[in-house]
Amino acid sequence: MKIPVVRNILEVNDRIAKQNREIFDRSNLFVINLMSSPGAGKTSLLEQTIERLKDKLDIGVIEGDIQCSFDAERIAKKGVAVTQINTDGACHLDGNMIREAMNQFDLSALDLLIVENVGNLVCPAEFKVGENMKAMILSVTEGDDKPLKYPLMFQESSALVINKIDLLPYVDCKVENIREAVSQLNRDIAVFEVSCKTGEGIDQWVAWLEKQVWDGKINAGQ
Ligand SMILES: Nc1nc2c(ncn2[C@@H]2O[C@H](COP(=O)(O)OP(=O)(O)OP(=O)(O)O)[C@@H](O)[C@H]2O)c(=O)[nH]1
Ligand SMILES: [Mg+2]
Repeated sequence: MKIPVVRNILEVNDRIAKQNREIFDRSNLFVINLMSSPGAGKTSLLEQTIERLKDKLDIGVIEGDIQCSFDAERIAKKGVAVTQINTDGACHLDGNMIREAMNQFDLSALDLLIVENVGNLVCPAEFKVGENMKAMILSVTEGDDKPLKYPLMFQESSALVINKIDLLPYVDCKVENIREAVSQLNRDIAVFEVSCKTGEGIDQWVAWLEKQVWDGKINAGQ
Protein backbone atom coordinates (compact mmCIF):
# COMPACT_ATOMS: atom_id res chain seq x y z
CA MET A 1 0.00 0.00 0.00
CA LYS A 2 1.29 3.43 -0.90
CA ILE A 3 1.16 5.82 2.03
CA PRO A 4 1.02 9.51 1.14
CA VAL A 5 3.45 11.61 3.12
CA VAL A 6 3.31 15.37 3.26
CA ARG A 7 6.99 15.97 2.74
CA ASN A 8 7.18 19.66 2.97
CA ILE A 9 5.23 21.49 5.64
CA LEU A 10 6.48 24.75 4.24
CA GLU A 11 5.14 23.88 0.78
CA VAL A 12 1.67 23.21 2.21
CA ASN A 13 1.86 26.43 4.21
CA ASP A 14 2.94 28.38 1.13
CA ARG A 15 -0.17 27.15 -0.69
CA ILE A 16 -2.48 28.28 2.12
CA ALA A 17 -0.66 31.61 2.44
CA LYS A 18 -1.10 32.16 -1.30
CA GLN A 19 -4.85 31.58 -0.96
CA ASN A 20 -4.96 34.04 1.97
CA ARG A 21 -3.16 36.58 -0.16
CA GLU A 22 -5.69 36.16 -2.96
CA ILE A 23 -8.48 36.86 -0.46
CA PHE A 24 -6.66 39.94 0.86
CA ASP A 25 -6.02 41.17 -2.69
CA ARG A 26 -9.72 40.87 -3.54
CA SER A 27 -10.40 43.26 -0.64
CA ASN A 28 -7.56 45.55 -1.76
CA LEU A 29 -6.08 45.09 1.70
CA PHE A 30 -2.37 45.55 2.47
CA VAL A 31 -1.01 43.04 4.98
CA ILE A 32 2.21 43.31 6.96
CA ASN A 33 3.76 40.51 9.02
CA LEU A 34 5.63 42.07 11.96
CA MET A 35 8.30 39.90 13.57
CA SER A 36 10.97 40.11 16.28
CA SER A 37 12.39 38.43 19.35
CA PRO A 38 10.18 38.47 22.45
CA GLY A 39 10.03 41.96 23.92
CA ALA A 40 11.80 43.87 21.13
CA GLY A 41 8.82 46.21 20.96
CA LYS A 42 6.29 44.90 18.40
CA THR A 43 3.21 45.88 20.38
CA SER A 44 4.79 49.19 21.41
CA LEU A 45 5.53 50.01 17.76
CA LEU A 46 1.96 49.07 16.81
CA GLU A 47 0.57 51.37 19.49
CA GLN A 48 2.67 54.25 18.18
CA THR A 49 1.88 53.45 14.55
CA ILE A 50 -1.87 53.15 15.10
CA GLU A 51 -1.91 56.44 16.99
CA ARG A 52 -0.43 58.21 13.96
CA LEU A 53 -2.24 56.36 11.16
CA LYS A 54 -5.72 55.55 12.41
CA ASP A 55 -7.27 58.76 11.06
CA LYS A 56 -5.79 58.09 7.61
CA LEU A 57 -6.21 54.32 7.24
CA ASP A 58 -8.67 51.72 8.53
CA ILE A 59 -6.44 49.34 10.44
CA GLY A 60 -6.97 45.82 11.79
CA VAL A 61 -4.53 43.83 13.93
CA ILE A 62 -4.03 40.10 14.44
CA GLU A 63 -2.07 39.40 17.62
CA GLY A 64 -0.12 36.14 17.77
CA ASP A 65 1.00 34.84 21.15
CA ILE A 66 1.66 31.45 22.66
CA GLN A 67 -0.72 32.36 25.50
CA CYS A 68 -2.68 35.31 26.90
CA SER A 69 -4.43 38.25 25.31
CA PHE A 70 -2.38 41.05 26.91
CA ASP A 71 -1.24 42.46 23.58
CA ALA A 72 -4.73 42.34 22.03
CA GLU A 73 -6.03 44.25 25.06
CA ARG A 74 -3.35 46.93 24.56
CA ILE A 75 -4.28 47.26 20.87
CA ALA A 76 -8.04 47.30 21.56
CA LYS A 77 -7.47 50.40 23.71
CA LYS A 78 -6.27 52.18 20.56
CA GLY A 79 -9.74 51.78 19.04
CA VAL A 80 -8.97 49.45 16.12
CA ALA A 81 -10.32 45.98 15.30
CA VAL A 82 -8.16 43.25 16.83
CA THR A 83 -8.19 39.45 17.04
CA GLN A 84 -5.94 37.33 19.23
CA ILE A 85 -4.49 33.98 18.12
CA ASN A 86 -3.12 31.72 20.88
CA THR A 87 -0.80 29.16 19.32
CA ASP A 88 -0.72 26.93 22.44
CA GLY A 89 3.02 26.39 22.23
CA ALA A 90 3.79 26.94 18.55
CA CYS A 91 6.58 29.48 18.09
CA HIS A 92 5.22 31.13 14.94
CA LEU A 93 1.99 31.89 13.07
CA ASP A 94 1.13 30.02 9.89
CA GLY A 95 -1.28 30.42 7.02
CA ASN A 96 -3.99 28.26 8.58
CA MET A 97 -4.06 30.28 11.81
CA ILE A 98 -4.42 33.49 9.82
CA ARG A 99 -7.21 31.96 7.73
CA GLU A 100 -9.20 31.40 10.93
CA ALA A 101 -8.45 34.84 12.37
CA MET A 102 -9.08 36.85 9.20
CA ASN A 103 -12.69 35.70 9.16
CA GLN A 104 -13.24 37.80 12.27
CA PHE A 105 -12.78 41.02 10.26
CA ASP A 106 -14.80 42.80 7.60
CA LEU A 107 -11.78 42.73 5.28
CA SER A 108 -13.27 45.03 2.67
CA ALA A 109 -13.61 47.75 5.36
CA LEU A 110 -9.85 47.68 6.11
CA ASP A 111 -6.88 49.32 4.36
CA LEU A 112 -4.13 47.77 6.46
CA LEU A 113 -3.98 44.52 8.42
CA ILE A 114 -0.97 44.14 10.71
CA VAL A 115 -0.07 40.68 11.96
CA GLU A 116 2.05 40.72 15.13
CA ASN A 117 3.83 37.39 15.02
CA VAL A 118 4.88 35.32 18.04
CA GLY A 119 8.09 36.68 19.61
CA ASN A 120 10.88 34.62 18.04
CA LEU A 121 13.84 35.64 15.87
CA VAL A 122 13.92 32.44 13.81
CA CYS A 123 10.77 30.49 12.94
CA PRO A 124 8.30 33.25 11.96
CA ALA A 125 10.55 34.16 9.01
CA GLU A 126 10.03 30.71 7.51
CA PHE A 127 6.23 30.74 7.43
CA LYS A 128 4.33 33.02 5.07
CA VAL A 129 0.87 34.02 6.24
CA GLY A 130 -0.35 35.78 3.07
CA GLU A 131 1.37 39.09 3.73
CA ASN A 132 2.41 41.73 1.19
CA MET A 133 5.57 42.27 3.15
CA LYS A 134 7.45 41.30 6.26
CA ALA A 135 8.93 43.84 8.66
CA MET A 136 11.03 43.21 11.73
CA ILE A 137 12.27 44.89 14.86
CA LEU A 138 15.67 44.50 16.48
CA SER A 139 16.07 46.28 19.81
CA VAL A 140 19.50 47.57 20.76
CA THR A 141 19.45 45.55 23.99
CA GLU A 142 19.70 42.35 21.90
CA GLY A 143 23.18 43.21 20.60
CA ASP A 144 24.62 44.19 17.24
CA ASP A 145 25.75 40.64 16.39
CA LYS A 146 22.20 39.41 15.81
CA PRO A 147 21.87 40.03 12.05
CA LEU A 148 24.77 37.72 11.20
CA LYS A 149 23.75 35.11 13.81
CA TYR A 150 20.09 34.99 12.75
CA PRO A 151 20.23 36.07 9.09
CA LEU A 152 16.98 34.72 7.66
CA MET A 153 14.58 37.26 9.18
CA PHE A 154 16.83 40.11 8.07
CA GLN A 155 16.96 38.64 4.57
CA GLU A 156 13.20 38.17 4.34
CA SER A 157 12.15 41.56 5.70
CA SER A 158 11.43 44.70 3.68
CA ALA A 159 11.97 46.90 6.73
CA LEU A 160 14.09 46.74 9.86
CA VAL A 161 13.10 48.93 12.79
CA ILE A 162 15.96 49.33 15.27
CA ASN A 163 14.11 50.04 18.52
CA LYS A 164 14.98 51.28 22.01
CA ILE A 165 17.61 53.75 20.79
CA ASP A 166 16.97 55.70 24.02
CA LEU A 167 18.92 52.88 25.72
CA LEU A 168 22.03 53.17 23.50
CA PRO A 169 24.09 55.00 26.16
CA TYR A 170 23.67 52.01 28.48
CA VAL A 171 24.29 49.03 26.20
CA ASP A 172 27.24 47.70 24.23
CA CYS A 173 25.53 47.92 20.86
CA LYS A 174 26.53 50.03 17.89
CA VAL A 175 23.85 50.93 15.36
CA GLU A 176 26.58 51.27 12.66
CA ASN A 177 27.47 47.58 13.22
CA ILE A 178 23.83 46.55 12.78
CA ARG A 179 23.53 48.63 9.61
CA GLU A 180 26.78 47.23 8.20
CA ALA A 181 25.78 43.60 8.83
CA VAL A 182 22.28 44.09 7.51
CA SER A 183 23.55 45.71 4.32
CA GLN A 184 25.55 42.53 3.66
CA LEU A 185 22.42 40.40 4.06
CA ASN A 186 19.79 42.50 2.33
CA ARG A 187 20.66 45.52 0.23
CA ASP A 188 17.01 46.52 -0.29
CA ILE A 189 15.90 46.62 3.33
CA ALA A 190 14.66 49.97 4.68
CA VAL A 191 16.18 50.70 8.09
CA PHE A 192 14.68 52.95 10.77
CA GLU A 193 16.08 53.94 14.15
CA VAL A 194 13.34 54.56 16.70
CA SER A 195 12.41 54.74 20.32
CA CYS A 196 8.87 53.70 21.13
CA LYS A 197 9.48 55.26 24.54
CA THR A 198 10.40 58.79 23.42
CA GLY A 199 8.75 58.68 19.98
CA GLU A 200 12.04 59.51 18.22
CA GLY A 201 12.15 58.26 14.63
CA ILE A 202 8.58 56.91 14.61
CA ASP A 203 7.29 59.51 12.13
CA GLN A 204 9.80 58.36 9.49
CA TRP A 205 8.76 54.72 9.89
CA VAL A 206 5.07 55.62 9.75
CA ALA A 207 5.52 57.76 6.62
CA TRP A 208 7.31 54.88 4.91
CA LEU A 209 4.63 52.37 5.95
CA GLU A 210 1.80 54.62 4.78
CA LYS A 211 3.50 54.95 1.37
CA GLN A 212 3.81 51.15 1.10
CA VAL A 213 0.09 50.77 1.79
CA TRP A 214 -1.02 53.32 -0.80
CA ASP A 215 1.48 52.06 -3.41
CA GLY A 216 0.29 48.50 -2.75
CA LYS A 217 -3.32 49.53 -3.21
CA ILE A 218 -2.58 51.36 -6.45
CA ASN A 219 -0.68 48.34 -7.84
CA ALA A 220 -3.47 45.95 -6.81
CA GLY A 221 -6.04 48.16 -8.52
CA GLN A 222 -4.14 48.15 -11.85
N1 LIG B 1 13.31 51.91 26.97
C1 LIG B 1 12.50 51.45 26.02
N2 LIG B 1 11.65 50.45 26.30
C2 LIG B 1 10.84 50.01 25.32
C3 LIG B 1 10.85 50.57 24.02
N3 LIG B 1 9.95 49.91 23.26
C4 LIG B 1 9.39 49.00 24.04
N4 LIG B 1 9.90 49.04 25.30
C5 LIG B 1 9.55 48.20 26.45
O1 LIG B 1 9.94 46.86 26.12
C6 LIG B 1 9.03 45.94 26.70
C7 LIG B 1 8.50 45.01 25.62
O2 LIG B 1 7.74 45.76 24.70
P1 LIG B 1 6.57 45.11 23.83
O3 LIG B 1 6.08 46.15 22.90
O4 LIG B 1 5.58 44.44 24.72
O5 LIG B 1 7.39 44.01 23.03
P2 LIG B 1 6.84 42.84 22.08
O6 LIG B 1 7.85 42.63 21.01
O7 LIG B 1 5.45 43.16 21.63
O8 LIG B 1 6.83 41.61 23.08
P3 LIG B 1 6.17 40.13 22.81
O9 LIG B 1 4.86 40.35 22.15
O10 LIG B 1 6.06 39.56 24.19
O11 LIG B 1 7.15 39.40 21.97
C8 LIG B 1 7.95 46.76 27.38
O12 LIG B 1 8.25 46.88 28.74
C9 LIG B 1 8.06 48.11 26.68
O13 LIG B 1 7.60 49.18 27.49
C10 LIG B 1 11.77 51.63 23.75
O14 LIG B 1 11.89 52.17 22.65
N5 LIG B 1 12.58 52.01 24.79
MG1 LIG C 1 3.75 42.02 21.75
